[in-house]
Amino acid sequence: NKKAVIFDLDGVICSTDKYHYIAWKAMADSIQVYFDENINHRLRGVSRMESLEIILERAKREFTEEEKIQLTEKKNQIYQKMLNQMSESDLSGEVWNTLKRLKESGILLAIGSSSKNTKLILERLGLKDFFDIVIDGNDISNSKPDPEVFLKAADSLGVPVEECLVVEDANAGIQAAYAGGFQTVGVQEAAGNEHTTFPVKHFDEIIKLIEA
Ligand code: G16
Ligand code: MG
Repeated sequence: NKKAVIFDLDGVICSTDKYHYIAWKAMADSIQVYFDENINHRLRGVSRMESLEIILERAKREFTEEEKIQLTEKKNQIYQKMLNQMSESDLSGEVWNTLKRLKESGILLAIGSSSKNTKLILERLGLKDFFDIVIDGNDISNSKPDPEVFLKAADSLGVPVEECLVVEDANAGIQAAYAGGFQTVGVQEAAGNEHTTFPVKHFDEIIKLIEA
């Protein structure tokens, strides 16, 4: 009885999370702040500025607001260089087949992402005009775990929350969807979250859930 699926972007539709890590690592190295994969986990789904604040917990000195803006810009430049190398071949067959199948079944499809690079990423993957609605970091004032991004997507689709399914890889995203009253599909680390409605191993299990 679901009419729409709202997908997270990084870590769900594509594996840009590894580029985020490389870019943040380069930024952290440039100011001699320790950063590793474990700290990187805490950045999943949260906004760019909040990510920087988490990284700077390890810094030996304070940074001014202006410096912080410069640091996020530096990180974003490195990140965008990698995004610009992406192409349609970076979209996995499993993701593409699932998206196509859902669309053919008449399910409305949306993106709900914290990323301000969403449009660029969708363009690189050849998905520019594929989704019915795209709500991203440019459209919201509160990032995940706040439910704003998903509530906005449901509202723009014109579908009640109960008839939407949210697909997430990050704990912050599951918290956001749960706070908004959405049922969720959790992949990767989100499969282990206590608030995840349907933990899955493989992305294409979404088809069975929708068609059930
Ligand atoms: C993504 C990532 C986060 C990232 C955020 C902002 O969210 O998971 O790690 O910090 O976007 O990205 P940007 O710097 O590109 O604006 P999501 O919601 O797509 O997983
Ligand atoms: Mg994500």
